[in-house]
Amino acid sequence: MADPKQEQRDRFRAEDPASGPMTTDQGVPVDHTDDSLQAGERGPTLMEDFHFREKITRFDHERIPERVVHARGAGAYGYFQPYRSCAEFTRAAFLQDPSVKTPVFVRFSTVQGPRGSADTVRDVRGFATKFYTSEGNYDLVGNNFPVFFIQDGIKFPDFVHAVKPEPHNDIPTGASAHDTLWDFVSLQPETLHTIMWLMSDRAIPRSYRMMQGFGVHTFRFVNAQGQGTFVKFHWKPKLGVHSLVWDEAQEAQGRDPDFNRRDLWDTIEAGAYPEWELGVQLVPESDEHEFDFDLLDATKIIPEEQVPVEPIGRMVLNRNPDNFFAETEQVAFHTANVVPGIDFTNDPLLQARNFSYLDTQLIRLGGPNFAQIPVNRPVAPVRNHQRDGYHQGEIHRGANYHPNSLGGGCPALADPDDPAFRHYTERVDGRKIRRRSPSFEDHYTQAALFWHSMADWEQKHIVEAFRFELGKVGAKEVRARTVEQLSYVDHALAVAVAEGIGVPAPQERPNTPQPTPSPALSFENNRGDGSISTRQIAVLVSDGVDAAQTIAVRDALTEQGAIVELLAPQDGTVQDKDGSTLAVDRALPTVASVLYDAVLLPPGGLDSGNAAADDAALRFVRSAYRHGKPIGALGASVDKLADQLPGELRTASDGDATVSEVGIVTDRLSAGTTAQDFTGAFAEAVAAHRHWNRPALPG
Ligand code: HDE
Repeated sequence: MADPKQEQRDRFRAEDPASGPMTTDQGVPVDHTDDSLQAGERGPTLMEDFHFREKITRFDHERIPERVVHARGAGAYGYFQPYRSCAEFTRAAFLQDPSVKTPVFVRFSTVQGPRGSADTVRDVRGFATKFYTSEGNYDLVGNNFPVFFIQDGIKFPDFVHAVKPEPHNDIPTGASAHDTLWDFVSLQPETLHTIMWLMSDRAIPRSYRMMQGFGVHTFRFVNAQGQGTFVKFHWKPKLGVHSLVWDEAQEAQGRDPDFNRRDLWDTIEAGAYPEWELGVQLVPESDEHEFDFDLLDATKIIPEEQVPVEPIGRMVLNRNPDNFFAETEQVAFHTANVVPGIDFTNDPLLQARNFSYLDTQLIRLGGPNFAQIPVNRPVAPVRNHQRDGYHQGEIHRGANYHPNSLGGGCPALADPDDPAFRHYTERVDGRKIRRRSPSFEDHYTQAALFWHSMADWEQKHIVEAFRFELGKVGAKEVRARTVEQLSYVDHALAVAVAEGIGVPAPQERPNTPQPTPSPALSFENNRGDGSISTRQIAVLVSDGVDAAQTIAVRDALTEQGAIVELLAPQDGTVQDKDGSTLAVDRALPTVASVLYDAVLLPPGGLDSGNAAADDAALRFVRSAYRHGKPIGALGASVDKLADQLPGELRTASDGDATVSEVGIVTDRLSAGTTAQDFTGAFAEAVAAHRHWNRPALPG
């Protein structure tokens, strides 16, 4: 089926550079662009060199302001398709017909760092989707956390100033571990629930393709009868939710600052299209006050156990942009880009966003005509009397006012029976006051809900993250005040953090919340479909490797969708044990264990005869071990691996493949088994992603 957005992009593509010679911006052919026009060979450059001046001026003006938050991102095109009609709840055109695919553009981002910062920082990730629907653009501008740090948008500049690099020295880049953020947090307990998410592994996603997305606010669906239903939006990744480990994330910042963007780009290029399911939590308006929190409070979730998430459609990203600046940088999202059938609520954070996003595009994109930029253009027709301004790219004709008779009254207004956006007729009355509703007062129950819903290893990572972050805070009183706040969430948490950062343990609070855990919040219950699709597996080879077994295991894993790379001490080929050659994908020194999800040691793979090379390979394995990654070993490599492991794990088995509970799969291939028998067990360990119950490495 034709994709209207891609057809539209075709119309806006620049002239094919192969269609003729180079020209100036005025279309004048150019035959020399390497030397400026000078008075004599060693003389000054002449003002009349219009080609030089145009080229330099255009270069001088290439930059636009980066986004004030979410500056660093990566985007892709794709489509959304509903599973069924949602007419019962909403009249949104793109949620009616399961045979209709609506084009989308999605931009993922970090929040704190500038455009050139690293991907794998501890931070919230933006997950913004523009649906090019037949009734206009709908933007779902969400994050990978379901909650936000503040309740009212008027606090956004304070929060962002606190988390951004400190004003005197512009440090730290892409990090929240500094005094001003924690000063703010310790004084502003409404941040605590989202801070718990930020200290969890959710804040260091393995891949943009492996994180959930959330609309955060409660929105409103409106059906054709004008009836409203509260709705929360959830994106669930088909591959499950997976994260990095903090130590690994930090190393990846140096090894590959583009870790997440490269992953998105490469998998789309390879045809392994990322996919999410869109789910909704629906709450009838009559139940608005049935919760022990306020639906308008963006620091709260509705636990999935209380209101289940109903899947309503799926999104597939299948096309990389042609030009980063034109598309990913210039895409302009706006929470107020809604379509008939989707409306707002009075969430004060959402109300503020509805002002901010248009305002910010005016400065960032230099004027009011940014909706004409190809990535922002609706595929629905645009007709109105908005005119002129910077960067006007359209030639409007006819009357530019309403009502008019000279232009035939055009464009006519939609008839009452035609589709048009009609604001939900919510009844509103009240006094003008600056006051937070008492229903927004409880800041601790859901922070505790998150904490108590975590598996042991998740809690351990959260404590370590608090210790790291607060350990970087210079002001001891800020550390102590934050721990004090944590004591209202959970005493054990506060004590564990205090111990690591050298502040006194806070006293126990009599009534810390004890909410019923929500299993849906744990990574343990978001593992996806158990596939190993797109997991990156490193196979360490060297001269003397058993090529047949290596190829067998590589092919079996590739067949299951994994991306398997053969790494050797140097690029090119290695000699098989029988003298034939095996092609290598990369040289070990150009990569690192942190760039892979698992490591495999085929028979003879660690016998290069070069002690330094073998040592580098073993360091790779040890790093994978420390980061909980699955490790497989075959044949003689089993003993080499065993030598590296803690004593209690050294008893690698003979015979059939064994999955140790700690994600180490070994097979000596001594009882007639083949490498292929082993791959099932190894794939299972890879699907589990990380294995936390490992004893520490010796040495
Ligand atoms: Fe944003 N936010 N935000 N935000 N936000 C921006 O808009 C703002 C909030 C989110 O890939 C800015 O175009 C205010 C919540 C994403 O282009 C700006 C408030 C959520 C993106 C802005 C919030 C988000 C932005 C900066 C509090 C999750 C990146 C550049 C009232 C639901 C979009 C821009 C992209 C970007 C303002 C809070 C998500 C300044 C005032 C809550 C994913 O307009």
